[in-house]
Amino acid sequence: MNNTNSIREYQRAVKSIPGGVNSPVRAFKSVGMPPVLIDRAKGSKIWDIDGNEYIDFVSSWGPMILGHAREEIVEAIRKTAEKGTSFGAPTMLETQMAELIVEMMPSVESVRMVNSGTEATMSALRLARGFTKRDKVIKFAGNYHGHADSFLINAGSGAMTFGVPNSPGVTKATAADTLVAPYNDLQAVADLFTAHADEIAAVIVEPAAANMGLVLPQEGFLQGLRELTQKHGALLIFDEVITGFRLARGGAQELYGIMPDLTTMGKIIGGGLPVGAYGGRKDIMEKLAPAGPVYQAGTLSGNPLAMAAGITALTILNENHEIYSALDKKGQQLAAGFRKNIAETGVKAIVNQLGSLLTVFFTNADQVTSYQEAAQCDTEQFARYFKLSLENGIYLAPSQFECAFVSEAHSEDDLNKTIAANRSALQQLTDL
Ligand code: HOZ
Repeated sequence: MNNTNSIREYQRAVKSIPGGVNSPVRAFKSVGMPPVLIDRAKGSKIWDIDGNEYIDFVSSWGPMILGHAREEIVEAIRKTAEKGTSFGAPTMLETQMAELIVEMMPSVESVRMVNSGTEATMSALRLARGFTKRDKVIKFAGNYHGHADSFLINAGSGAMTFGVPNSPGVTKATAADTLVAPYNDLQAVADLFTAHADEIAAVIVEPAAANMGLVLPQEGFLQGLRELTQKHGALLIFDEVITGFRLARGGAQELYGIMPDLTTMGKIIGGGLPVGAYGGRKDIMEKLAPAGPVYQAGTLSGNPLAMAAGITALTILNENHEIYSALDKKGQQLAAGFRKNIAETGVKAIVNQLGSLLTVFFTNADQVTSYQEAAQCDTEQFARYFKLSLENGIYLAPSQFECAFVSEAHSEDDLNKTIAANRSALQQLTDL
């Protein structure tokens, strides 16, 4: 694989950008090679600046559920841009977006647009604190809710990859208000409620955890959280930045039939442009300024280009429910192919899959259900697998603790090539 241009341009980037990237995981640090720089993408394919073509399973970390540069979305952005790109004033596009989200996401009655998932989660937490007049929050080890201070405690995603689950710069006072429980451990949550009676504003959870690799909620876990929060007067926040509009039209809450009080969203709702949103029960959302006293604002919130791209993406998903069964089938096909390859090559690995999300964990264990189990995976083996996959034309997330994202654009041919590349990579791992 020729990556001369990527190496040269990365070295150049490092001189003016910390670590050469604008988001840590992109630096390929945990797989021990310089990153490839991307030139363009279309449908299921992505091309680097050396002209190498890959089948893309990063999908911009989730937004590109309909594939890259989808014609309707590009056209919506083009048309909207011609009318001006930002006004800092209300537009009808924002109402249209809000109405679509309210229609699609079961528990959302009212919604506020922001610019990223991080902004959505930090604002939702402030709102939960303002509403309940309590300070503490329970989060789960290995769940990632963006990089706001309150959530960078035992966080997943890049934080896990870089071995800094608790970031320097988060004050002791902030950390003291964040209580951490193991994922899938209801008893631990019950114990925290007992120890901190009347202090806990909210429990925030990824309803399917997708930032420590994919870790699924066990039977009764989400329902148990719903009951515990109700019993103790705390709010339940589902972080659906990844799962929203992906696992089902109405996200994980529709799939599992649980109604949280607040939901954070992002990624797919921007159609590939920067966006985030949080919404939920109207009586809670009405506490937000200017309707209520909890302050939150943003110059580019509800940006017309992001709204136009997002409305187009959501409308396609809303009007074509069969997309979800097709995505499920593709996810299952990949998982079945990978599992067969694992069994036949004898590599120590397991596959977690749900709909269009999946992770191959390199582990001796027979399940990964928590941060602790995920953290025991063989990251060096993953790094070798990643490089072999890249050389075979498959662009995966460069970390053991992320997911593969399947999109509507992945064809039968893409899936077959991916399963074959997985087979070849696993075979080579056994030969090493
Ligand atoms: N937080 C993302 C992974 N879960 C990474 C975003 C990016 O680097 O683009």
